[in-house]
Amino acid sequence: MRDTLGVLLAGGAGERLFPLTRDRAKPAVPFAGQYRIIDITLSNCINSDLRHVYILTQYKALSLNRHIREGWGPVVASELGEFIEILPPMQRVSKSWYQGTADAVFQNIYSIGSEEPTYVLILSGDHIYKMNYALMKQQHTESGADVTIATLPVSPNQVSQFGVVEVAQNSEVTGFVEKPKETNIRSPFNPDMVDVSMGIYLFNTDVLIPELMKDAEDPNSKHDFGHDILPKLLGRYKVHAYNFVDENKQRALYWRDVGTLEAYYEANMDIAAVAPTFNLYDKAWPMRTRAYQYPPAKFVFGEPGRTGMAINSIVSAGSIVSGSVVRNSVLSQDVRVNSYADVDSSIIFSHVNVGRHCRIRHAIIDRDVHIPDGTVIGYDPVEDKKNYFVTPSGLTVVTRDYSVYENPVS
Ligand code: ADQ
Ligand code: ADP
Repeated sequence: MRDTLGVLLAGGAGERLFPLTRDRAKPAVPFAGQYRIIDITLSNCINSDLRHVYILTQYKALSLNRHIREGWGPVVASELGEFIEILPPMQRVSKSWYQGTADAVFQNIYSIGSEEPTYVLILSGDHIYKMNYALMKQQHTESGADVTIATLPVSPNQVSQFGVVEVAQNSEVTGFVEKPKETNIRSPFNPDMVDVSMGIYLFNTDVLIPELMKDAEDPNSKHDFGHDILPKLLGRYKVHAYNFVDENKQRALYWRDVGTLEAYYEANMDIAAVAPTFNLYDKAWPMRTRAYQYPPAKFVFGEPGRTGMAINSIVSAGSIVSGSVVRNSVLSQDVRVNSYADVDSSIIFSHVNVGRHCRIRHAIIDRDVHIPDGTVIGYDPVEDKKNYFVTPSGLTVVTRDYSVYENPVS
């Protein structure tokens, strides 16, 4: 992968993850206890031996910057010219904010060009999946494609969230429509499904650079890969699809866009499940993150006779569950759950203190929240709405200094 430069788009505002993205960029949102969402894609990079990665950020990038610098900088060998680095906004070619995803890449075109990569792999920092990008590149070079789009089959009622890719039997891409309301296009491998873009594109650099420059001049363009760049490639370049499926080419491998609070919640619950499809304990595909120096997690009797325990749960380092029960939940670092508390099917971020006699269910508790003794969360959406953010489906999100007036849903 030495001839390939990874460009990871990590600048989306993540509005649908509000309020978790109120103070942090979406890729910096904690995931599976000790990770951040972006760690999953960066782990894929390292496991694929892709060790030249630029990360393009835009919004609220402070905690993301620190996480990348301290957590991922040391992973690569800078003396060998390797890097996992945030491209600072100062290097942009124009003064405006990034417009679309293509503009974000275009504005860093000199930094990309100066690395002289043969291939550029465009990645997104928002997804939970395990993918060996080297296999995608192998298909790309063997097929002689100029551009390869990673695709996966979804059911036709989901197409409005995705770029729909029309694929021929030989994997050549013959059509691309960004987020159509509906489509008659079906997968050649499974007539009940539609192949959609995963937002992962492998470009020959000598195709990417001129296409971005042309797009930048186009006043009618939204400067977005899905809307503008990809559809215009068809018929002019050889574009192939890399199908992210199991051996029978029928079912998609595990891939989740954690763009909404519900999807984010479910992906965390997947991790805590007894037999998770997305296995963090897979030695062949280790997930990395920034290491914190915390003591091990601890489970103790609190009040005499009250057992502190956690079942079907992930409990991160530095946490103490005392005299209370944690079930089907994901706890980040340095969490305290005190006697008589009951935490069920919830995600608790770092430094949270759950007071005695609290009952918390089907909720996300953001970092640093101290929950007073006896608080009940997640049992009555009407009651919860008075104090917390509640999604239309009834998932309660508790953050520090939350004000109901900020709630963009209600
Ligand atoms: P979306 O995910 O809706 O669709 P978008 O919101 O453009 O596309 O985000 C793509 C990635 O770029 C995200 O990681 C986001 O954080 C980042 N990003 C967005 N705007 C950015 C900006 N201005 N600067 C830097 N980074 C930015 C895309 C494709 C679809 C495809 C889905 C798969 O357009 O065709 O099906 O991804 O999820
Ligand atoms: P509870 O409200 O459940 O009684 P406590 O805060 O009294 O919880 O803690 C109960 C037990 O948990 C303590 O006796 C101790 O063993 C452990 N514990 C609590 N806090 C810490 C800490 N900061 N460091 C180490 N152990 C702790």
